[in-house]
Formats: sequence, structure tokens, C-alpha cells
Amino acid sequence: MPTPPAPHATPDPFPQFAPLPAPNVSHDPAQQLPPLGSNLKVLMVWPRFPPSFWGFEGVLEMLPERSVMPPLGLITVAALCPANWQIRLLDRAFEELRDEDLLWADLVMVSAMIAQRADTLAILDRARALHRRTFIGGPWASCQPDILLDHADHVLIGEAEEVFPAIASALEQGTAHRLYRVDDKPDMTHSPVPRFDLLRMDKYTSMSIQFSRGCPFQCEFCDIITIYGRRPRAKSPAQVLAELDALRRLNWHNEVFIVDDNFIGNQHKALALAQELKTWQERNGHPVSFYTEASIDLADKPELLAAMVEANFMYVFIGIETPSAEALKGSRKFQNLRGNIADQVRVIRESGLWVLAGFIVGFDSDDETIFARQLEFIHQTGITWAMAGVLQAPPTTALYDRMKREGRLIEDSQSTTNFSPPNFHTAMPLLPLLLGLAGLLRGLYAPHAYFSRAFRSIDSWQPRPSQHPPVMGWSYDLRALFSSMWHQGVRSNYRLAFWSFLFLIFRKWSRQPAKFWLGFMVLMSAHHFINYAQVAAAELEAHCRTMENTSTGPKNMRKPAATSITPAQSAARA
Ligand code: B12
Ligand code: SF4
Repeated sequence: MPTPPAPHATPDPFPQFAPLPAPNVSHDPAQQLPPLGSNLKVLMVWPRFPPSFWGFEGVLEMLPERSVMPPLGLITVAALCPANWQIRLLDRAFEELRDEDLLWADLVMVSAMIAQRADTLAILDRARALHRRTFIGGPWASCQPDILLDHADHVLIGEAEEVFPAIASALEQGTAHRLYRVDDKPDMTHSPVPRFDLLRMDKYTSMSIQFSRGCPFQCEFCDIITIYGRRPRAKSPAQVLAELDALRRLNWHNEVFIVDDNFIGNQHKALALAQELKTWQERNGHPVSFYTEASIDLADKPELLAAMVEANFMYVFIGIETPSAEALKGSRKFQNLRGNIADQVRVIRESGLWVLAGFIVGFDSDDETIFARQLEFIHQTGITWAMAGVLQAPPTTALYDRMKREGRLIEDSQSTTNFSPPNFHTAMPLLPLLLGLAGLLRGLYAPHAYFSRAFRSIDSWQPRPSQHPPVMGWSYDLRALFSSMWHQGVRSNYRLAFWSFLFLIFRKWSRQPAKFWLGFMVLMSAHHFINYAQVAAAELEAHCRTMENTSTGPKNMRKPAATSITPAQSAARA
């Protein structure tokens, strides 16, 4: 067992900000557990994810890092803990959890999203079997606390900033409750600098910071607005710069993901921050590059776009969802109906931000032509990293409530990802829906389709001189290049496409550092997208075969009509 780190003397978690107002927190008074005493030993555990497009597992195979991002929720809560608590953080992406680790701790704290369900329950159950006290919070706890109350001693619904200091002393004194529900959304100008020092920084390809929470829009399937609210709240630029300074002190000089639900939710605050970030970058020699998430109306804000580019944002994730106006209307994603999406993507790219996007099939108005329409749209816009999946109705959302009202909700669904059968009875029968999605994935990630989009999107991307890719050093870069040549150029089944694209990068972009960097990143990520799409498609098809073979398949099961996309059609399109 490794020696646990010495107790960390955390400074006052709110060093430079005003005192907190009293929070509106309610709790279940029914049961209290014994005191834990002071000087607690706390083990914070971030559960393992199943593989997904988001995990970039195929890229991590070729790099020394083990995960794409750290658990920002846990290190934020760590900064709210009393200074005399001794905290260890264990990330299950690359660390085993041993009984000794659990036995060391007085309190095991877990954060999770629904996608981490399996590992989360396993961790909580193991801790309980070893008589350890457990506390869970995060997005899953915020939307399905009842499930978690059966496995954890304490559950927090909502955000921790304004309440955790009081909960911590209640844990010490034995007055803590089992369930806390925080109704007020905290003022983020009181958020502490997260405890980045608890992280094994060399294990991550990017760091995360958060500027704002919440989103002003009202998409029916979205739980951001039910968990974090529709009124965007933000930290002050000074707080964000303090977090970046903390990362600098820890020698971080790679990408930083600003994990906001919608970075431009409050465009004035986003602009003010971007301007401050530009000055910070210039003062510090552009040590990091940024990426974030934003709504499509970013295209209509030239001043904000320019400021983001000057601050060294490189790319942006946008929830495009579907080319179907009917589906956008039906799901109340009105902001995507105000312009021509293909043009908006072009504007953003030509303004200096490369675009990646999310796509969804399975809306009530979708018929079996949707797969071909999605493929066509994504091909035309050249969106290379297209995160396509099936619609789910996350608990707490308006869609969840509607499905319940309409008697379509599958209450005991175990679906955790956008490739699991939806947790409601879809309007399109399940079989063509899942097979259509499988065909769409195969079409999108056929090697030639992927590299064709990659080339067109990078070619039309117009980075500015202010954009500086992160500098990792020659030895890191060479190691990545050789590893990629070995895994992709020698061992993969798309070798030819790999070598053609590699030569293209050197021939076309070797004098343009930003394009050269992105070209290489997109090349390496091909290993993830191409392989994972095949795995996901095969799993969907296997699932469909099982459904066909069982007489008790879901009630909306029907064989696909000829209009659904087949792997052969999608390959031909590519
Ligand atoms: C970064 C991120 C990711 C990263 C995760 C990597 C990482 N290490 O974090 C990546 C890109 C991999 C990812 C993937 C996915 N994600 Co994600 N992601 C986010 C995002 C944008 C930011 C997370 C974050 O850092 N937040 C900042 C911290 C500070 O906020 P927080 O975690 O909520 O923490 C606060 C409280 O919850 C509480 N708290 C948190 N933990 C704990 C623990 C204890 C003990 C206590 C007391 C309190 C507490 O205190 C904190 C401070 O107030 C969130 C959106 C969001 N606003 O959070 C979505 C979000 C978490 N993701 C979500 C989803 C759905 C996914 C995907 C399934 C998407 C998909 N379509 O495939 C995938 C899953 C991948 C898989 N393998 O299956 C949902 C989760 C919904 C849910 N109810 O579980 C969210 C909320 C966004 C959304 N609605 O779409 N995601
Ligand atoms: S724009 Fe994105 S974050 Fe905002 S409500 Fe819609 S899906 Fe949710």
C-alpha cells in the first residue's frame, strides 16, 4: 500500500472572496449517523467510465497519459473540506481501488454521472462491506438520489459550494443527515480554486476549469437546465485567472477544457473573460490552449468569436443534434432554427474555431430517412468528430416527464449511454432505430469518410496568428508520432488512409503550426473513432439480433424498412 500523502494544509477555501449568505438547504431528518471526529481521512474516488466516443480510449493507447480529463467536481469539493482533513484522490481510469485504500479512510467520497453507474455502485457497496462511511454527490446523485440512498450513507443533491463547510462539521459531530437537497443555485463568485494539487497531472491529456454553470435555453431532453438551472451563473475573471495560475504553478502546459454547459450562456460575461484570458496568455507566453462548449448562436457574435480566438481557444463543441427542423421544434431546441446550421458552422470555422458537434436520432418526428439525412449533413459540413447517438430521456428532464405522462417511460431501464436502447418507447420502432444508428456510425467512421471530413474541415479552418497550439516538447511529440505510426500505420486496417493523411499534413500544413497540430491530433484520434464506431455498431447489431430472437422484445419493435441506411450504403456514400 502506498504511503498516503501527508495531511495537506489547505488554506482558507475562500481566500479572496466575500462571506457566504445562508444557503437554502433541506434534508431528511429521519436518520443520523455517529460522529466521525476531527482530522478525517478522506478517500475521494472517481469511478471508471465504460468506453465511449468521449473517452478517446483509442488515442490513450498511443500516449503516456491515461485519461482525457480529471474529476473537477471532486477536487472542487476537496477545496471546500476543512484544512485539517487529509485527502487522497483515486481515479479509477488508471488506479485500482484496494481494500487497504478503503480501510485507510474514515470517509469515502464519490462523484458520478449516470454513465459511471456500474463502477459507482461497486465502489459504494465495497466501502459499505468494509464498514466505511460513504458520501456521494454529482450529476447522478442530483437526478436519481433514491437509487443512491440504498448504497451510500449520505447523498447530496445539487451544488456543494455554499453548504459543504456546514455539512463537514456535521459529519465530524455526528449531526449529518443522510440526504441533503440544495435548492438554491450557488453564486459562483464564491467558488474556491479547485485542489488541482491532488491530481496526478501527468496522467491527463487536458485539465478542466469551469467558468459558468447553467444554460438559458430549454431543450426538452437536457438535464443541464434541471440540474444547474437556466440562469447562467459565472465566476469572476479574477477567479478563472487564479485557477489558471494554479495550473501554471503545477507546470501544466497543455490543453484546458472550459467545461461550461454553454460558455456563451451569458455572452457579456464570456466576452469579458475572453478579453482577460487574452492578456493572461500574452503575459505568460501562451502556455495553454482552450476548448469549450457553446450553442450555435456563437456564429452570430463576431466580437465574441474574435475574442475567443485571441484568447487561444482552438475548437468548440456545439450541440447541433439534427438537420430535421421538425425534430428541433419538437424538442424545443429553437436556437438551432434561427439560421442555416451549415452556414453557421462555416462562419465559426472561418472565424478561427474548429467545430465538433453532437447529433441525436430517435426524436418522435424522425422516420427512417433520418440516418441518411444525418450522414449527408455531417459529410457536407465536414464535422469530423461527430458524436452521434440515440435520444435518451434523462431523469428530471421535460422529456422524461412527457414520456411518463404519455405512458412511454421504461422506469426500470438500465440505459446509461447514447448507444443503449432508449429509456422510453420510441415513436420509430426500436429495431430500425438501433440498426439505423449502427449504419450511421459505420458510415461516419468508414476511414475514407473520416479522413475526407478531416481534410475539408482543417483546410477550411482559418486559425489566426494569436492561436498557439500547446508545446509538449520534441521527445513527447516524437514518441507520439512513432507510436501512431506503429499502431495506425502498421497494425491498423486503415493503414493506407493513415499514410495518405500523414503525408498530407506534412505537405500542406507543416508551415502552419495550428493546422499541423490539429491535423496530427485528428489523425491520432482516427484510431479511436474508427475502431470505437465499429465496436458500438457491432454491439447495436448484436442487441438487435437478440431482440429479434426473443419473443418478449419491446412493444415498439419492428424490422427496418428499406429506407434505413445499411453499412453498404453508408460505405458507398463515404
Ligand atoms: C467534463 C464533462 C465530461 C467529461 C468527463 C471527464 C471528467 N473527468 O470529468 C467527458 C467529456 C468524458 C464526459 C462524457 C460524458 N458526459 Co459529461 N459532462 C462534463 C461536464 C461538461 C463538466 C463536468 C464538470 O467537470 N463539472 C464541474 C463540476 C464542478 O461540477 P459537478 O461535477 O456538478 O460538481 C458539483 C456538484 O455536483 C457537487 N459534487 C460533485 N461531486 C460531488 C461529490 C460529493 C461527495 C459531494 C458532497 C458533492 C459533489 O459539488 C460540485 C460543486 O458544486 C458536465 C456538465 C456539468 N455542468 O457539470 C457533463 C455531464 C456531467 N456529462 C453528462 C453526460 C450525459 C455525459 C455522456 C454520457 C455524454 C454522452 N452523450 O455520451 C458522456 C459519458 C461518457 C461515457 N464514457 O459514457 C451529463 C451527466 C448527466 C447525469 N445526470 O449523469 C452532464 C451533466 C451534461 C449533460 N447533461 O449532458 N463528460
Ligand atoms: S443548448 Fe445545450 S445545455 Fe443548453 S438547454 Fe440545450 S442541450 Fe441543454
